[in-house]
Formats: sequence, structure tokens, C-alpha cells
Amino acid sequence: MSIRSNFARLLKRQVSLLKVQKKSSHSVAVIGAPFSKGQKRRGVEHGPAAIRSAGLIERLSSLGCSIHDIGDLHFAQVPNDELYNSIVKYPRTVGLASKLLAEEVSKAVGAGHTCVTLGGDHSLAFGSITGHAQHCPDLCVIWVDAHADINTPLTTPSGNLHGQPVSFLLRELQDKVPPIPGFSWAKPCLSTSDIVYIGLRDLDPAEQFILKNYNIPYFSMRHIDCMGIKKVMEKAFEALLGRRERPIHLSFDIDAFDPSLAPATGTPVIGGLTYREGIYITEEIYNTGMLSALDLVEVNPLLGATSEEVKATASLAVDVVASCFGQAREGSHTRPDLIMDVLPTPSTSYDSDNEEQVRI
Ligand SMILES: [Mn+2]
Repeated sequence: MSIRSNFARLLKRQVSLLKVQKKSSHSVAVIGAPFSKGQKRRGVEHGPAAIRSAGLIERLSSLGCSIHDIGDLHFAQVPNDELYNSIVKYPRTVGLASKLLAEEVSKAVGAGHTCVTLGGDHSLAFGSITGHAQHCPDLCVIWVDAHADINTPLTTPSGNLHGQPVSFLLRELQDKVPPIPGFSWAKPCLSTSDIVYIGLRDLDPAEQFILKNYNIPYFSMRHIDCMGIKKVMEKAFEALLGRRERPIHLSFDIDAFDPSLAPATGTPVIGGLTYREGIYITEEIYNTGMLSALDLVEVNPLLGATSEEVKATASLAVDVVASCFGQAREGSHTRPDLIMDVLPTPSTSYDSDNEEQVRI
């Protein structure tokens, strides 16, 4: 490697270290989004409460974040919300909820916070990303999920809108997305080169078609098996941040993890991320210093077989969020009263020699 590229690398590292230091005193807005109408299983509306009960706010505070807890939003169910095209469920209710969330996320990001949205189902990512993009139009998205959530209202096999938000977000797909009730306010804010998927392992036929034919970068579980999570993250950052630095929106579906780690979720798929792979993703995102908003979705406390399963899933969600804000496996104590700058030295005048002799 040439001296010049060594120097450039060193400089880049210094810059990113500075950013990490700057970001260590994060101002974080937490928004609870107890919404479940993007899918059919009851319980995901209790996700924010479960994640809070698992200690999210305390954990973020212990990392030195200043927390602006906006509380849980209230989502109204639109009456007579009939199916679109005989299949798409609750379009008006999902559209209205997404609009409300978009406004809240936009306010939070505009006020200078890094915004954490606790779902709720993944349909809400349409709102959170749209709101984020109002302040950061050059943002990019890292979508960590077992599913691509990129069906259009015309290709969805289930009719659930939590499997469709990305199709609404992408400009290139707009000639394939019909205007559905509840979404007249919505405008696409992403291009296919602004998003990367990680963790995919359950794609519908149209989703597979879209990813391939629109050249959307994705790293399935097979890619992770082949090249390892380190290489996957390098390639993901190269695709999104290679030419310029830009704010990152992380949209993290807990079902990206293997169901043995995150059982309390609506659409588990075997063969998912290990704990170490999942946390490596978020540690690396933290290390960029560019995280600007995050969704943590699809924790469903009613779907754990036992209370231990529910607790494990919610605790995992807390670890994911905390590692986005600097929780590190090699230690991450930033609180002034916990930082150790000198080790205690034993006293030289130890006066219990007699005791020692007795013991010998
Ligand atoms: Mn999802």
C-alpha cells in the first residue's frame, strides 16, 4: 500500500474517531409507535411497552445519551376502512398512522435529535423514513430484516401493508404502485441506490423480481454465510457512503435475528442472524458516526410461548438500540462518575504480617 493511501486511511480514521467522540453525547428522541394494522396478528402494538420495560431508557442514559421521550403516539382506526383491490388491508388506517409518525419524526430530527421509533409493525417505516427525509433528503437506509417488505399493493400475497413500505418509498417503482386510499399525502423519497438490505431469507416472487431487476443491493443470509458479516458491512457502507457521507436511517426488524433469539415476533423465519452478527451490524453503524434515525419493529409480546421468550426478545431489542448508541462489547463506560482514570494502588504499610504468618 502506498504512503499516500496509508495517510488517507489514517486521516479517514481520525475523522471518524472525532465523529464518534462528538456523537458520544447523543441527544436521542424516543417515539413509541404502538401500531399493528399493517399485519394481522394481535400484540405488536405492545412492542414499545415491552422494549421500555426491558430497560431501554435507562440503558441509553447510562451510555451518556440525553433522552427526549416523546411517549407513545395514539393511532386512530379509520372507520369503514375497506380493502383496496379486494386484498390490501386497512389502507386508510395505515396511511394515517404513517402520516402522523412522519410528522413526529420530522419534528424530532429537525430539533437535532437522533430519532428512535419503537414499533409496532414495519408498515410504519414508510412514515418514519418519509419524516426523516423531510430534514435529511440525502439520507440512506439500511434495512435489516428477514423480509424485503417491497411488495406493491398489486403483488402482495397477504394484503398486509407491513410487507410493502419499501415499494412506496422508491421513486423507481412509482409507476408500479397504484394510488391507494390513505396515501395521497405520500411521496417517494428514496432511490434504489439509497437502500441496502441485510439478513434476507424469505422473499416473495415479485420481491425477488424487484431486487434483481432494479439492482437493489442486498445481502441475504447466504451472502453473510459466504463472506462473513464484516465484509457485508464493508460492502454495504461502500454502496451507501462510498462517494459521500450522508445520514443513515436504520430500519431494524427484530425478525432479522434467528427465531431462537427473537421468538416473540409475527413472521419468524429460521436461519437468521446470530446475536454476534446482529450486534456487529449496529456497532459498525455507530462507528460511522452517521446514524440519524432508527426503527426497531415487530417485537410482539403476545407471541412468545413463555414470559422468558418475551423478555429475551425485548432485551435483544434493547441491545440492538443501545449498540447503535455506543454500547460496545469491549466496554463502553462514558459516564463521568464511572470512568476510571487511575487504578487503586495497594497501601504499602500493610500491617498484618503477623496474620500472614499465622496463616502460613
Ligand atoms: Mn420487516
